[in-house]
Amino acid sequence: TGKKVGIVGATGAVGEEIVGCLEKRGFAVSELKLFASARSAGKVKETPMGEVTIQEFSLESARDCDFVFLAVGGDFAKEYAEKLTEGSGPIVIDNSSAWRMDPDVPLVVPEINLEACKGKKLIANPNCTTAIAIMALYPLHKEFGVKKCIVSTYQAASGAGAPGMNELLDETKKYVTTGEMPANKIFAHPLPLNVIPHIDVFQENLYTKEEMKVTWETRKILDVPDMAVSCTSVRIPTMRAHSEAVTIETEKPITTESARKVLEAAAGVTLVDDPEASKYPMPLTATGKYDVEVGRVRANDVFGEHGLDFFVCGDQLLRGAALNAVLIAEGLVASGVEADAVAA
Ligand code: 2RA
Repeated sequence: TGKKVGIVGATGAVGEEIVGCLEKRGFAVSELKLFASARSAGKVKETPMGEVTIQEFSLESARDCDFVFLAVGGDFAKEYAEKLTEGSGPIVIDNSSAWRMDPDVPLVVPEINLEACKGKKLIANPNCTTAIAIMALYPLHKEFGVKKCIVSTYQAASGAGAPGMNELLDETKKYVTTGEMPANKIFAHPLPLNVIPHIDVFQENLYTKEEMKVTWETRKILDVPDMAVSCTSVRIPTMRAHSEAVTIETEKPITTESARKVLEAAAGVTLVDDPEASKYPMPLTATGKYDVEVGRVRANDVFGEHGLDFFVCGDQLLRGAALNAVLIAEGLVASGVEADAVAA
């Protein structure tokens, strides 16, 4: 047995990680279909499930799957996601922002709100920045009630996909070898030796869209529509793990110890918090890990006995994208929600 799985955008950074996560999580795949642009179609790809010939996307072929992961842009997802799910079509897990805020589409982190998928065939994966921070925010919210949340991010090049990672590496090599910084294409400015407080487009309220995604998506996933959330998003010259400094104000009193206890027990979180031993979350140590690392946990007195600061790092391509998507599929199969959705 096993499921027929399609990945659209299979040659991109997230698409490739989805293949890896399916294998490492032991997701039973009876057939793997890899869809990419005409340029890659016909190429044979070695995968842990055997050799797969990449196909150009067609609705017909993708609809003949049980699960389809969309790891492509929002325009594609807008055009095809619903067409894919119609009738006997597959469950679609979309990594783009196209459907995230649609009230009829669940926005899911499986450890938090898998049940929101019930009866739904189109499911949205959150933005990486939200997905990583919320692994720590959710258990703290459950225990202490988060009233206000201020996030400052340090985001890796992988947020802009393989082209972003390549640009950072190429610019760095060129700069180190020639002393000249080549022209940037993917990021708004050269990234090596720099930080850029500009990710995605500026909105009327002077926040960027990336920053507003943290506000909108955190509220939707935690189901607290009026939670006060403010974010400043910054691109830094790291490869593939996002870091975020988070300050919260809670309903109930919170201490460093009580927060640590909650985080230690939380699913998807590894507490890395031994300042004396210089142990705290870092992009280099969080890279390649399924859990996010959380540390620098400390009560602050800005909010009396109701304030906490912490630092979280998570692999942007895994927890922030591919792993979350695969865990949704896994959770649906295990809970039988998938069968309900297909029957609905
Ligand atoms: C970024 N969050 O880091 C975006 C990618 N979804 O650019």
